[in-house]
Amino acid sequence: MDTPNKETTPGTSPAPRRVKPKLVVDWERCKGCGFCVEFCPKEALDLSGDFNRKGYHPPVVDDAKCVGCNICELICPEFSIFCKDAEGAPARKGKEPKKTHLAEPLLRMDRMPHIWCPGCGIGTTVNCFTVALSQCGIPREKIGLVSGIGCTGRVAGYVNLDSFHTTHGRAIPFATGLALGNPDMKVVVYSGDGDLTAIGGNHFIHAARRNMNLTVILVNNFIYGMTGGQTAPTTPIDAKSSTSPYGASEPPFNLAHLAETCGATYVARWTALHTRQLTRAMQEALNKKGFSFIEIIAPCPTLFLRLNKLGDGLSMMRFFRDNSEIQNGADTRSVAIPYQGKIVLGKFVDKEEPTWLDRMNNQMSKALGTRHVPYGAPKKEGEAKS
Ligand SMILES: Cc1ncc(C[n+]2csc(CCOP(=O)(O)OP(=O)(O)O)c2C)c(N)n1
Ligand code: SF4
Ligand code: SF4
Repeated sequence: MDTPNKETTPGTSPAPRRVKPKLVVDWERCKGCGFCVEFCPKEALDLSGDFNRKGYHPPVVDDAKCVGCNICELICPEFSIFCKDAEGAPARKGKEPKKTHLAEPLLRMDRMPHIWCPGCGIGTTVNCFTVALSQCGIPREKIGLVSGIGCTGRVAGYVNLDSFHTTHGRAIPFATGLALGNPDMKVVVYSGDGDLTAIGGNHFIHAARRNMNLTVILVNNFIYGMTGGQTAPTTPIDAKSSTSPYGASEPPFNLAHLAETCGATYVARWTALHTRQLTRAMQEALNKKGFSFIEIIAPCPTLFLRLNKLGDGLSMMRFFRDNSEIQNGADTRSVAIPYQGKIVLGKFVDKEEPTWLDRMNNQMSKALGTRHVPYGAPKKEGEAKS
């Protein structure tokens, strides 16, 4: 029997016609990394033969092939390609038709183009972060972001939030003060592997041990990017850096395991290629009480890849595609990252433990009884605001 066509069956109202979104490319902002072209599932993009004013080849779009899946918009580290709703498109889920890049409302667009090199993964992680922020349900004025020094540390300058670019290694203690002084705020630390686990390593382990109410997002590019590619505590054995030209010989940290053993209650690892999973993890971490930790493996083409003759940012994104293995719940002891070896990804830890404030309040109540007024507890209805 023929299936009746719903649009023409008499007595039913016609289904609204889907108007295809349109891909818009900011030609001048593109740095020609090729991420969007390589990872478009519909092969709807190709790098143009023409140059923009910076000398890069921005992508051209085959509208007939594009289905508006948004992958290019999430993966582009320059925020230079986005899906715009077609003129006259109906509002989606009660929202106004989309006219700008999804990250725009949460970034200081007047500061673009950003300082990150072509093919650097940091911009892609920021894309995912802005989507997670817009979907996490926490009002923007209740979020603070703290970075240390380094290429990743520049994130604090680009987000349109209350953000703080602090000194090298001191993002976590700064964020701890911010979180304790404003217990109803979600405080995010966004910084590099060197900043957070070399000079800042002591703060990292103690904030995790205390289960401080912080979300720590760490971009691990296996090297000190900003200062010229020195060995970091994450540089794998055999990998070259400017301070280990014959290959590193120190065992690197397995950061997921370090975070878990110190006391983190949420631990996940993704790469800059895994934009959807990373966005979801960021959303979960933002809504988690206690010390949540996300490690993002990202390409640093200018130093790590160049010094190791591993190609450009796109080569490393392809490496992530071919060498990542998702193992949610994996034992963190088994997820160390060998040089050019398999990268285990996933959510490794997600548990509930009292935070530093919970423990402090309990201890004080135990000692002082009703004389202790719990600090940072949500206000009861009708209670005066202090
Ligand atoms: C006290 C102090 N020591 C050293 C530096 C130099 N410094 C700035 S950023 C940086 C390394 C940053 O590496 P990482 O955190 O991995 O960030 P990336 O640049 O790779 O994103 C260093 C050593 C500094 N700014 N202050
Ligand atoms: S991902 Fe962005 S920067 Fe890279 S080629 Fe595409 S539009 Fe250009
Ligand atoms: S030096 Fe490396 S980490 Fe820094 S912006 Fe360039 S590619 Fe990114």
